[in-house]
Amino acid sequence: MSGRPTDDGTARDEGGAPARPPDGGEPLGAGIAVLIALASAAAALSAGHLIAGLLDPGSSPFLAVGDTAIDLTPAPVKDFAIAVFGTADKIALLVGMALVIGLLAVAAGLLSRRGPGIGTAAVALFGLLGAAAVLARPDLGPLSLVAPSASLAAGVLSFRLLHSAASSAAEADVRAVPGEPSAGPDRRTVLLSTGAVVLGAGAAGLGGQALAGGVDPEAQRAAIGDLVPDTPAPPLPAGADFAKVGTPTFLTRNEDFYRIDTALRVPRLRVEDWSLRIHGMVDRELTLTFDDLRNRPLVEKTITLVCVSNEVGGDLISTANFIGVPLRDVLAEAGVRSGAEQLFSTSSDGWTAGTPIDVLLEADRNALLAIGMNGEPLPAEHGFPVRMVVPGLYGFVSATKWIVDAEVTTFGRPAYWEQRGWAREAPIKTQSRIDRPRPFDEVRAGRMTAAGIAWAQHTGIDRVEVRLDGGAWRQAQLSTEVNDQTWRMWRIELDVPSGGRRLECRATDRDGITQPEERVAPVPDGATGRHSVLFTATD
Ligand SMILES: Nc1nc2c(c(=O)[nH]1)N[C@H]1C(S)=C(S)[C@@H](COP(=O)(O)O)O[C@H]1N2
Ligand SMILES: [Mo]
Repeated sequence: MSGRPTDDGTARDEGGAPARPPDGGEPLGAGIAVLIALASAAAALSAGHLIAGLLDPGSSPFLAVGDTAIDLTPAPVKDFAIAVFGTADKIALLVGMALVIGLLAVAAGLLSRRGPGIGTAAVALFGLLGAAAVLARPDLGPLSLVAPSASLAAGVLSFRLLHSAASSAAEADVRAVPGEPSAGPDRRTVLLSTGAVVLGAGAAGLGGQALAGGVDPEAQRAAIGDLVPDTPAPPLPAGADFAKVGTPTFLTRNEDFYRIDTALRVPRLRVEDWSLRIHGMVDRELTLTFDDLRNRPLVEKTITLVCVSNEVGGDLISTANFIGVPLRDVLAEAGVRSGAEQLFSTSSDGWTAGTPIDVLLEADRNALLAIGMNGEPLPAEHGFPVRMVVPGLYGFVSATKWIVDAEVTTFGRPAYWEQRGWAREAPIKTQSRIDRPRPFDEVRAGRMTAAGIAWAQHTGIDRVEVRLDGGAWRQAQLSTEVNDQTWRMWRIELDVPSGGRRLECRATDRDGITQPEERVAPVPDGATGRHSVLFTATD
């Protein structure tokens, strides 16, 4: 055995002089090397997060790298993430990023046992990556580079200091003469300093998170109070849903409304600072404040929103009473010039959507600049203070949340998802879903009630049919129609013999078009195919 340090950083020698590594210093133990690398990574991330919280929350390098990852994610992967993690896709991304950064830190730490060079280079590289990600954000000002710079400085500084302390300690350990106090830091000091860096990082991270809060959306919403429309939606008719036998309730509660967007950090906008500029191919440019909208006659419309990423049988669909101003009236005031093809809308965080102008100008479309949802101001996650809602079009081409700009233009300019391979025009496809029985349910053989939903926005559902084990199609009973821009519930009594069973459904709209059997994936303009459910009936 030579006098090389063991893995816990201590050096023991059974006599003779310790073998010195060729480059002079004692290599660090693997444990301490990994520890200081992880602590430095934490210091880097949290310092940037803290400074970003002070200056501009969007400039946090960690979040900016996440944002960039989202923007660069190919459509099928995004689709997969939504399918697997649903609305938790963002948390999954952040946890995944933390794991990757942690693993890279471990590797850099292990490669830095003989000298801080590689670790320093790794931290610097990450700092630059964070800065590049921040620079790539469309919505950040010049101050935004301060946060990634703070990350870089904190990361390099803590790594160099901890590494040098740990090296001296390793050295001192090897040279230690029993009974004589050694000069310089010992192992204990190194561990304590590392612990202090980790604690500091934790505090800075939490501080950044607290500061990033800034505007409190709940206080803003409370200040606005309940929204009372001048033209309320007609009250829901009796029998609008079959929730008692397993369908969703007709209106989705705000907290249950599905959420899809690219925002890692929900934009927190101040109502007093908000305005919407409508410009481009118009006769009169308009700039509307929140009060301008609120003081107009408010209408309320019951609308079902669907995400294009909704898989057959999926749950990215919800219904609410949206309150707002008819977008058609606003566009008429601005005066849309001939030749205009799309309304190119932009959110406060730089996301964009392109909506066909002719659809927005249809008299019976009821497209809204919405400020409220189910009687309340919009929740922060659903676009506070103002969003677009266009019945019959998938959200990615129409439902811009946190909207701040709307340009009337031609189709020349592709919006966010169109740039990533999704369709330019995307009317919602007729679909139906089985809610009862659920997949792999065990039910009692004999009489049972199956139920579900169907939707064909802007056309209306004509009928829903179901069949058991590929048998004859039977027409289901439909719920009372609310309007042709909302989902419709169905139910049917079935006699189910015992055994493994397969139930299928299909909807037909009022144009007489039955949803196709062919399965296509959500990319580029929405999934098709029939939903079916396997279940078991027992005696
Ligand atoms: N600013 C912004 N608005 C957005 C999105 C987004 O990523 N950013 N996603 C769109 C998509 S894909 C859908 S399906 C709807 C979802 O609206 P919801 O989250 O209120 O259900 O918002 C749309 N509006
Ligand atoms: Mo979507």
